[in-house]
Amino acid sequence: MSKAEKQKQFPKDLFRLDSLADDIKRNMVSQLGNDPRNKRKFPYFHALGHSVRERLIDMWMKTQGDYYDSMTKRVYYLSLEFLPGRFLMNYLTNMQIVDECKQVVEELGFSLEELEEEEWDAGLGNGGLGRLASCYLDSMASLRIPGYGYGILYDYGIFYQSIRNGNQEERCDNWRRSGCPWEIVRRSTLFEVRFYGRSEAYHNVDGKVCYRWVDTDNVMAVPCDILIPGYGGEHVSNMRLWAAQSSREFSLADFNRGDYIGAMHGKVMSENITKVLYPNDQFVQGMELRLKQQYFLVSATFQDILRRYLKRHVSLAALPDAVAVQLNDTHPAIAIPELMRLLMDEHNLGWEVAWDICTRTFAYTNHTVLPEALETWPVDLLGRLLPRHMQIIYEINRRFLEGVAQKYPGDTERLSRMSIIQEEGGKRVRMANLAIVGSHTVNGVAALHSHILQTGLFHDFHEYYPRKIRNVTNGITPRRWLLQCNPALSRLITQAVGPDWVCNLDKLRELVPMAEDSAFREAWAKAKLDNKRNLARYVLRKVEMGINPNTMFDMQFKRMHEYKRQLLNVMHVISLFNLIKDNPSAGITPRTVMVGGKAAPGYYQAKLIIRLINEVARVVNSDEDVAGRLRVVFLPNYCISQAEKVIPAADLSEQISTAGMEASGTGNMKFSLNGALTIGTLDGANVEIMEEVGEENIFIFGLKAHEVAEKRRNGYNPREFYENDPELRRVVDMIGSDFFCPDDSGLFRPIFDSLMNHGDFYMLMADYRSYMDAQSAVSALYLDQKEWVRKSILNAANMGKFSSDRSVMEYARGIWNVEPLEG
Ligand code: NBG
Repeated sequence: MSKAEKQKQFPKDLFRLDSLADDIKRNMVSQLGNDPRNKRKFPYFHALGHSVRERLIDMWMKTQGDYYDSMTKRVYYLSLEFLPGRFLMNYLTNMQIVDECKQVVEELGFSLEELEEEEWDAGLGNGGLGRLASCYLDSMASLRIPGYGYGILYDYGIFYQSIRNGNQEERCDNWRRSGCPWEIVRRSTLFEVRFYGRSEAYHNVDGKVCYRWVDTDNVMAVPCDILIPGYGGEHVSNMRLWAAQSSREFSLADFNRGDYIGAMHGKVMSENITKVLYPNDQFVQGMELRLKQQYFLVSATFQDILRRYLKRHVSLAALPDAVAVQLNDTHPAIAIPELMRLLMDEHNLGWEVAWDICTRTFAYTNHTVLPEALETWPVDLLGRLLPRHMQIIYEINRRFLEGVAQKYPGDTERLSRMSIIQEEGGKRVRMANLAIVGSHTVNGVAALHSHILQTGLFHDFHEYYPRKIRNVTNGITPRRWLLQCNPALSRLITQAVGPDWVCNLDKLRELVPMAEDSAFREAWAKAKLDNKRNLARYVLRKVEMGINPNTMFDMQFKRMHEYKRQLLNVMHVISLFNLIKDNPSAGITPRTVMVGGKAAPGYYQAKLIIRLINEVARVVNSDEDVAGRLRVVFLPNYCISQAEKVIPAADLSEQISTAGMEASGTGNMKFSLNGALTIGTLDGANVEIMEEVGEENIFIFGLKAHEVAEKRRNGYNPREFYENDPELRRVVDMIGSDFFCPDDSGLFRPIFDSLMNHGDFYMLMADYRSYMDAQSAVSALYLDQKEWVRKSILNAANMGKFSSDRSVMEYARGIWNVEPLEG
């Protein structure tokens, strides 16, 4: 048998595909109590899900056995968010059984696509931070790095967004309502998580002063596992999510008194902990419930980690040799005092030994420099909810500041900047400072971002700990973001360079010479056009609007936030509109501008920008002069499964944040990998994308990060641009007038004010002209399809660096000190 034949044979045997159809029918009966003759899609999706999962469990058990046998170091990736999207196609893709499964499903009378559409996206995250965590789990599993994701099983994920009368409306996302075939709930393995109470000092048998945490309120944590198959399906790791369960079902005393509602009160309150995901991205909400969620995750996870560790070790001294914990932003940073507490109060270690173990175990990733996203907790709140942790944090801080004072005698300003406790404006705990002090390594997520951490936000810490702050540029998994979401292009690439690119994305570089081959370019363009047609069908279904696949698909999909500057995009659209109205016969490159993204429910300005996009769309799309040349679509409810349809169909990717504000971006990588050209600022990973694809293959515009900083320092005057640029003035005036809101006078005035009267913090006015120039260059190039397609190929070809496999290997070697298991 040839190697290729063997490979083909392998998943067939491994995953018992011959019996798949029978298993689906069996699961219809045994799991769902349904008659398989009843051809309803949802139960069939479920039965298929169960049948696929069954096939992974053996592999998962084998993987766990390998970990124990090799006594290997394990990585724990702690994150309050994951964003896995749908699982079905991810499992089939990574198990390499998509075609086989398609056939089986068709024999049962369905198409795989229609069953796929039955699945709800898992609602466990907001945006890039959560999706990054999921890409990293995929890479860890595919690279055979022993790792686990730990998070929270929220019942309600981020809201479902719909648009009514141009406004965002939020509906709760009850994503688990109909059950989820991927979850393995382990109701018999419970951990107790404590809150409130007080810390009590006592003398132990040796007369030493010790502390215990007493009079607590307790909640149980139930683990729920979701399997994460690596590519090939042989190495299967796990995402363990915790659900809160009351420690008492209900108060019998209340019940017996006839207070039936009161009897449930305690249960409802404690189970609330994991009910909802906070729908904020880049903004912290100082709520007790949020801190509870954080500690709930951390406490349950560490009980699990130590349980597993102590199966094979007697002393905790070797913990850092067996366990690496990555803190995904500061959200789980309460883990640092928690591990100290466990080591000292429950395992009797002294401070120095415990601290040494702690700081060799943790590493922290920072994902933002926006001040509103940097977590601080009021000392009062933290001290009430977690009294023992508050004591420990004070002691960490005392010892830390002692060291700082020794190095910089008399520099009290520095001490107050670096202190874990912020004194001004009511005492608060600065979680980033705690995370830096308690970790051996801190990393930013793109070269520019890490540089800004070193020289700006964490400058004092960088001086104090010169080797601690480093960079690991983000990455994306090529399995989901090319192989799975873009079968047309994947097939073409595999024909051209063979199948190895899936696990070695640098292989794509072999496409470079093919950019000069006209037949290949034609095939490339055809794949893109097919994807655009698919998206057009989706848009028609979703918003009942026809879009023309022969126009340029110009796309901006990401969370709605002022720093991401969706407004700048709208300003370009309005300028194009004016151009056409002034000269209806002008030859312009036809575009379909699409925008998608959710705004946090309390973020007024971001929601107003959604409204503006929709009103501009209404005006533009109904104008006869404009018809066929410009169309604007806001696609509601951006989520992973929608991204999988949007990204493969993009011609142009808008990555236009104010320089210095987007830590990395990962959408930028996904679009480029799928052959879109980028228009962007030199921000986040755009800088490195430009380095990889070459300046001539990307449209860069606008102020650079240091120029933004200088402008802020020297006094920035947005009105100057308004006075000197009539085209800009016209656009800004139109937004401020009632042109786009004839029935709702003054509606968009706050947007006008933000640009003109409140300082234009995000510097749209300063970047407008160069953005317009870059857009003109885009339009001109699009008319030269040969050049455009060439550059499209060169973009994809040079994206090797942005595989999350590369990022994860950098973490593994440089931070976690683990090696992949031998296979
Ligand atoms: C986000 C950044 C993105 C980055 C992702 C993943 C937060 C706090 N940060 O630029 O805004 O790509 O993290 O690192 O959500």
